[in-house]
Parts: sequence; structure tokens; C-alpha cells
Amino acid sequence: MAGEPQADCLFCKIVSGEVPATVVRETDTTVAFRDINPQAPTHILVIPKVHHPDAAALAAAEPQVTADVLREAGAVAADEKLVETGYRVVFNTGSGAGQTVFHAHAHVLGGRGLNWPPG
Ligand code: D5M
Repeated sequence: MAGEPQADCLFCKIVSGEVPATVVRETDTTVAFRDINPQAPTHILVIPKVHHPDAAALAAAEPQVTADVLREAGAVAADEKLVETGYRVVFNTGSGAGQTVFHAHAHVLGGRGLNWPPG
């Protein structure tokens, strides 16, 4: 059922604690943890605890949880002292855009100059 944990989902296993992660923040609805393959000095993922395959599906099903993810992305940026220098929040959506884990997640990137347009 939509939103239910998926047995084969890596990020559902991080939510349940079955797979370890360096968790930096947690709320009733979200978990934030350091990316295992950081692309910037700060690279943290914010995920909803509920399983939806991407940000659009999450937003359609759970608008309040989507807002929670965005609020936590901002809180991570503040915790990591990225607000003054700027930071980026990215939702890769679809394999053609680089999505590899099909459980909605926001990348919070900062601590270096970030080019535009992105690669
Ligand atoms: O982003 C998926 C991200 O998930 C990618 O940047 C690597 C990260 N990742 C993969 N496995 C782990 C574990 N075990 N801990 C922390 N981070 C992880 P995407 O947008 O789907 O490419």
C-alpha cells in the first residue's frame, strides 16, 4: 500500500534502523543523515519515514510530510551553518536525472561554490 515500508528499500531500512546511517536530525515524520558518497563538504539527505518513490508522489499523497521534509532541509542548513553562504536542495527524479534510490529524498548540499546550471 502507498506509504507502507518496502522490504527491498534501502531508505526504509535506514528508517527502521536495519541499515545504519549517520543520523543528524529526526522528527516524527522525517530522518536526516549524511550521504555515504558526499558531493560537497556538507551533503545530507532528508527523507520522509513513509515510502513514496519520489518527491512528486510524496507531494501528491502526503503534502504535510512534504512540508516537513522541506522544513527539515532548512533546519539542516541552519545546523550546518550554510544559510549565509547559500546551499542547494535537490530532488533527483527519475534515473535519467540521477535518481538511484526510489524512496523520496532531498539532498542538502553546501560548503562549497555551487555552479548553475547544474550538471
Ligand atoms: O541519491 C541517493 C543517494 O543516497 C546517493 O547520493 C548516495 C546515497 N546513499 C546510498 N546508500 C546510502 C547509505 N547507506 N547511507 C547514506 N547514503 C546513502 P539519488 O538522488 O537517488 O541518486
